[in-house]
Amino acid sequence: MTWPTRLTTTRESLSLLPIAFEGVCGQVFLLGDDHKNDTMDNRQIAALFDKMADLLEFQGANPFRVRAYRNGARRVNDLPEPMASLVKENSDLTAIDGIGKDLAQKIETLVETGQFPQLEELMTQIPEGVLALLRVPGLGPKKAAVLYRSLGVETLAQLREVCEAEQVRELPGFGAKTEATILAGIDLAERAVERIYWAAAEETVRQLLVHLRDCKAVRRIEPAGSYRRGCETVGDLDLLVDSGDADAVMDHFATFPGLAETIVRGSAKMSIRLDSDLQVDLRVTPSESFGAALQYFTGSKEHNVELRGRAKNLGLKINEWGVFRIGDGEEGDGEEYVGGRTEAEVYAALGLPSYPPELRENRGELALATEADLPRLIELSDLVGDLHMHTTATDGKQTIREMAEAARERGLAYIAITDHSKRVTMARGLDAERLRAQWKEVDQANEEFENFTLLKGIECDILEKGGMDLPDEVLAEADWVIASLHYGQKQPRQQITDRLTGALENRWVSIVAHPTGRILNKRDSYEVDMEAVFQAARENGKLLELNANPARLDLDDIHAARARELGIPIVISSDAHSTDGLEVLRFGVLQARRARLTAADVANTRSWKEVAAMVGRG
Ligand code: DGT
Ligand code: CA
Ligand code: CA
Ligand code: ZN
Repeated sequence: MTWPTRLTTTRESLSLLPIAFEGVCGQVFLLGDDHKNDTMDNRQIAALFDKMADLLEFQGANPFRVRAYRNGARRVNDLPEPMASLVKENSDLTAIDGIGKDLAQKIETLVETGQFPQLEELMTQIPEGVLALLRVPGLGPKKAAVLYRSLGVETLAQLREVCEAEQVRELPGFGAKTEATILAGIDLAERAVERIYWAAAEETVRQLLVHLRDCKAVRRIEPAGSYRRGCETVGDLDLLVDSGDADAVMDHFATFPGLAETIVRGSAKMSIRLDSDLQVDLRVTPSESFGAALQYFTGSKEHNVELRGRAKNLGLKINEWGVFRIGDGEEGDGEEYVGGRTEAEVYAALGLPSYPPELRENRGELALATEADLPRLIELSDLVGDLHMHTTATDGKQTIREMAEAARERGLAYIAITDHSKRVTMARGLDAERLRAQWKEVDQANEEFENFTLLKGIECDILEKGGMDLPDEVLAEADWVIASLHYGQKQPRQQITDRLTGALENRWVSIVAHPTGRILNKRDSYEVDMEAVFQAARENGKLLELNANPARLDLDDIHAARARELGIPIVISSDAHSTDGLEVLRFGVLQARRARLTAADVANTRSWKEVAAMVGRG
């Protein structure tokens, strides 16, 4: 394994990066764009240390060694200064608590070369499927090792077999309940192997485009498929190239540095597999078919099926080569090319407007019959505030002022500081006293900024038994109260629903955050009657969050569309735990577009004054 030196596109990096997990609540963090290509950032280093610890633990290595990596991972992750800068400044890394000589040297190597030889060596000693086993929720390295040694389990498929054969419950330290948990987790792990987050796909797309644009035979290139539709996860990538020389394009494609193998190469289509395991389908098409091919391969399949039906009714045929008028079948009466250079030509031939790719799911978009019917979907630049973020007071990495500065640089006019409440002990959640002290700080910071507003907020937990983690008189002093359900997620449906609707009935609650609690590829939504939640939000004039973290995207597109129908304002929030974390807003916007939201449907496109009025504040 010599490439990639920076480990940018291995499967592990795709699952860990740009997203890494942290904390008891499954908060997810995202790297900033600026780190993408150059050096390792702290979270990447921490993720690799954690992986090293996992594999060592799986091997049954000395627990002290395992712990050294785990602690190191945490230290590196929590450190506000980038390791890369410390290394460049020749700082003594061993001065950092928890970083010994050994780890310091590994960090230096990682920063300077992108390499981690010990990890690569370790990976050669461990069966390939084991990494997938470790992705099963509820199956740590120790348990995985037991399964491997006693039952020979090396793959997810084998794991499923032994669970279904009820062999796992017989092992010491397992039992029927653990067996059931593991079995349920296999589906999630399998999905995680098959589909990657949109945000992770984006980075690979970027690299592919940079590479392919170097080829002179490429006239134009566009990503298609689920990626172009902005789906929350992507199964494979589809790229479309306009060129008169398919061979030259495919030859160049074959030199992509991340290529692991060529799966198939035909006259105009080539599929490759990347080191990350991700498949990329490339199609080369002449200019007169480019729009038709782009339309066809953008899909979705359901949208296209619907389109083909319409075409037929009009005496037309539509495929990846263009739109054709079908002859009456007489001798010599062939098909006449109607259009296909651009997507607009294709849709126009069918008397339809050009649908934004995010809407092409056959979820009613074809009823929008003319260009005038198309909504102007929300754009990132419509957002003027961000109402969910954390600071060093709990589990964030930056201070109030740093978050404010970063948000202002991104062009926002207001932010709410919403750290965790005391129930979230792992994140040192705030009690009333610390919260009030923080609000004083927020007020002070607010004085220092012109044309920018800092709001006193809280992400208050909804307790397991129902009710809020802080008393009403405290919540009443806030500008903005987020209610979140982080604990007791396994409770029965009615109980969870009651907790959420109860929070929405609280006079001082403004919004419920990440309403379903799902984490893509990692954790399904809790059991909840969302229709009851929507009704409670509507009746109480409350808002619902579309959490923009690419691993959450919660509400999802269908739920967000339902909220729109019911007239419940959506707030797109970053839930940032660092200044880089503000970046994720654009992923939330993409999901909102899939839900057909316009700027008017989203509360934080409005001034704080207007939002405050919506939630009975100010
Ligand atoms: P993915 O890759 O699972 O995230 O989802 P897509 O939508 O990218 O699906 P993919 O890669 O299998 O195919 C790309 C597009 O090609 C798809 O959205 C529509 C078009 N397509 C593929 N297979 C068919 C088909 O059998 N019929 C039609 N009408 N279109 C197809
Ligand atoms: Ca695809
Ligand atoms: Ca494909
Ligand atoms: Zn939060």
